[in-house]
Amino acid sequence: MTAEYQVHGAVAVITLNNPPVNGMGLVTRTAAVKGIQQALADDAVKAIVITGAGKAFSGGADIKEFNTPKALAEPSLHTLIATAESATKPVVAAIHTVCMGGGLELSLGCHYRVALPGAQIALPEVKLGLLPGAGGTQRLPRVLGLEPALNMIVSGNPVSSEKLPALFDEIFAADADIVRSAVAFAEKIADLRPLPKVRDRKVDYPNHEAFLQFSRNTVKAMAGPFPAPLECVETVAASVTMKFDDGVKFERERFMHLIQTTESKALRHAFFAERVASKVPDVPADTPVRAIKSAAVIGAGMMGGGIAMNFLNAGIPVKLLETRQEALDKGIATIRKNYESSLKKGKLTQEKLDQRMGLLSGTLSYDDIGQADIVVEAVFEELAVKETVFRKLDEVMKPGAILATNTSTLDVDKIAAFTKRPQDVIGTHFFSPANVMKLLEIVRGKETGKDVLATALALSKKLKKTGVVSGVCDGFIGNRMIEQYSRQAGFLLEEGALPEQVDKAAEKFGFAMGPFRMGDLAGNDIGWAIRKRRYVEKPEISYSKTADLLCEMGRYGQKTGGGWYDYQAGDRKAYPNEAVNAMIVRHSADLGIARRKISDEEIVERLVYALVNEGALILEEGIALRASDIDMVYLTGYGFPLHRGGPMFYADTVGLPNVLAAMNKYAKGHQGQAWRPAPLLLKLAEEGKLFNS
Ligand code: T1G
Repeated sequence: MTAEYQVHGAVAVITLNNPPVNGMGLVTRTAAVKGIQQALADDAVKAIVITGAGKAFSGGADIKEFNTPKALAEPSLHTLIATAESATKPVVAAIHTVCMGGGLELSLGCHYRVALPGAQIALPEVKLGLLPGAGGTQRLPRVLGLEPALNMIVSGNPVSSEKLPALFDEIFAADADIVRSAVAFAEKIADLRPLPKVRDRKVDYPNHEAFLQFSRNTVKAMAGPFPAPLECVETVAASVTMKFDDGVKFERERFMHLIQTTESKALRHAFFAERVASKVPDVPADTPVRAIKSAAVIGAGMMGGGIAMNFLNAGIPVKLLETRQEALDKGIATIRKNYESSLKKGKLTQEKLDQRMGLLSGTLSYDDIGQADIVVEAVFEELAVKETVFRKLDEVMKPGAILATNTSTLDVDKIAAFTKRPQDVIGTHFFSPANVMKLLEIVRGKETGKDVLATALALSKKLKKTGVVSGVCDGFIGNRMIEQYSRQAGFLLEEGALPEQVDKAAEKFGFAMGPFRMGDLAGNDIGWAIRKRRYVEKPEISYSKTADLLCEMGRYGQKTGGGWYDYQAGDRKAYPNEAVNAMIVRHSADLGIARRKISDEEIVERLVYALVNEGALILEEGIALRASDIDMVYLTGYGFPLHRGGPMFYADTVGLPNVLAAMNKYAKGHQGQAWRPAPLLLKLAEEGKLFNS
């Protein structure tokens, strides 16, 4: 957690060392300032090199310190950069691997920058709802020019060092030793004066106002609910319109504004939530994982095909097993068609398409899949069907193969019990379309081996999925919560709302799609089948009958040409259907409910707090390891608005006592028994605590 100091000949080398990415936390900043001061005080030292230990020069400011006193405590990042820039001896930034955010800003304050090729260079603050707050908006345009700098800062995307020659005084050979090469460079320039300072340069961009206005309009159109992108444009504009120190002051003001916004806190919450999701308290990080060099997928339908594509995309060969040749042929043709449409959109090269299809083979025989390292079944959602499959897998799969089920509602422990190796069984619940949706619910059975769980988590990263661990319960995390959300949606129809109003309110809140458009997309018959089971298994749980009446009209959704809404060929728009709305109104009358006007605010509170309350139950039952895991499920699998951080984070920002008060109000209304507060929610609200503490 420091910065090491060594002297090589006449060159002092300061190495930032705060694993894992040399985040510039207070301790590291302090050590780096001390190192520069030590070098300046040593007459034997003629030049200074700053570099980073391990896998980064620096990943930037230490995000973990934000919104704590440490973030701004002296020496601040500004002070460190000013110490380098005002040094009376040349300071050389020696960059490798990763140089981002405050790390890049530090290097811009240095007199010289040298790098290895392939280093990822970025100012990614906008992805955290921020902007470069240590001079980056003023210095980068002075080095790269207004347009390239603005593009880097507004997108936040990394650029490889060799593609930024203007940023570096020298780019070494790929196999060069960064420290040795930087020391040699420093010796070469040690006596050169004056020391070059980026702040002394000018940004030259004729007719910059027209470009900046165009940039403002473009960014406004794409930024949605996020304020940071436009703030990035305005602060970069200051690099042209203001003197350097005024520009830095303006940048500071705007940074301090953004760091307090809920949007930025939500993005930073999601950043850490995604990373902490792969940590399981009782599974050590060094748990050995099983090698996954080949896969088998059972079922070549929409899910099976999508799952197979994930493995193919990761370069893992797949044997796709079906029971009938035409189903197998159709499945393989669909995979090819999906790749070809990516090819047409320029998202895939022909070479990659051929390589992936070359990794795919089909079979009708279980005997062909026994040597796969993992098999994922995506067969019909019936326990009896799963039993047949898993008993067969138990017979044919080699010892140590992982047996994964893609079930979305069935009991993984029951499925594991169909085999003599329950420790090798795990749930890998992909979300449709499986080759697109990032979320992967990893369902840990009570017998699932720790190495199997660790392997599944590592595999989810390889498949570029967000793996979230769930315990075994009906619906795991996501579907169990969405059931309460859908219940409230149904009750709202009975009380006076219509599908279009509910969907518009939810979409205005930020959901990608409201509950009724989502039902029409996924298929209303899926919920219908679950409710029919519920009516038998859990008669105490009430549901609105509107969704059943809709299915009895044969209106399953887009797949039957109409559900809650009508759809026209080639048009994704949902058109209200009069007969459906008349059915809803009639059903209220049949229930003796006098329909009332319902506010959008009530609609959103009832939909979202239904998620929150069920999430609290899931937490206290230990089905989810942490509230941020629940947030990740909703951000990556259910279209919950990113700028609100997920249902549990959102409840924290509303204030749990306020959530509880709203729930207590709804508990007095129609179907009020659905609003029984989870004990954890009551406890946290009473103690003034948060879900995401
Ligand atoms: N601060 C604190 N921790 C960080 C961090 C950071 N900047 N970056 C990464 N980590 C942790 C991360 O949580 C994880 O922790 C571990 O490092 C490995 O991360 C004033 C205000 C650098 C490209 O936005 O993009 O500078 O889970 O799994 O895939 O203008 O991390 O191991 O406990 O992602 O090799 C701007 C964010 C900050 C860069 C490495 N910088 N980080 O990727 O590893 S704001 C960023 C990344 C700033 C100044 C502003 C990536 C990476 P754990 P990882 P990776």
